[in-house]
Amino acid sequence: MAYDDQNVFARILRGEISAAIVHEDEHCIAFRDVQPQAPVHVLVIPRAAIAKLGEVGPDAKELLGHLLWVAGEVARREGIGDAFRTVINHGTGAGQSVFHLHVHVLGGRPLAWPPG
Ligand code: DGP
Repeated sequence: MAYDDQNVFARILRGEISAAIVHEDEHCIAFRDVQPQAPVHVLVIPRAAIAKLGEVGPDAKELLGHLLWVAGEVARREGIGDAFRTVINHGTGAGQSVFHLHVHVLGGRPLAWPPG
């Protein structure tokens, strides 16, 4: 799908909307989810304009690895390093509502399996 640069995460990246940022580097930022589903709920997003996980090319492999590494770092720093979950929703049928790639990092409560 075409990337819509008016999506809310693109606006956060441009500083047009504020967010509680917990990590920033040259490739990504991480900030608290405004509708937290757990005591710790952080979103890690690339600075690059990518709408959905399943649409990236092989050139994004290093970036995808970096996002997961940051997710683990954030979990550790947030005090949930022993038990946390990462989630990437792809497509509306899987619950994606913002079409800028993001990794959810959730923890701080029991996390049931299988997920809904
Ligand atoms: P998903 O459903 O996987 O596309 O997740 C999108 C998440 O983004 C959802 O948990 C709520 C969060 N969200 C939506 N708008 C904002 C916002 O303006 N600020 C922040 N911090 N989070 C937002």
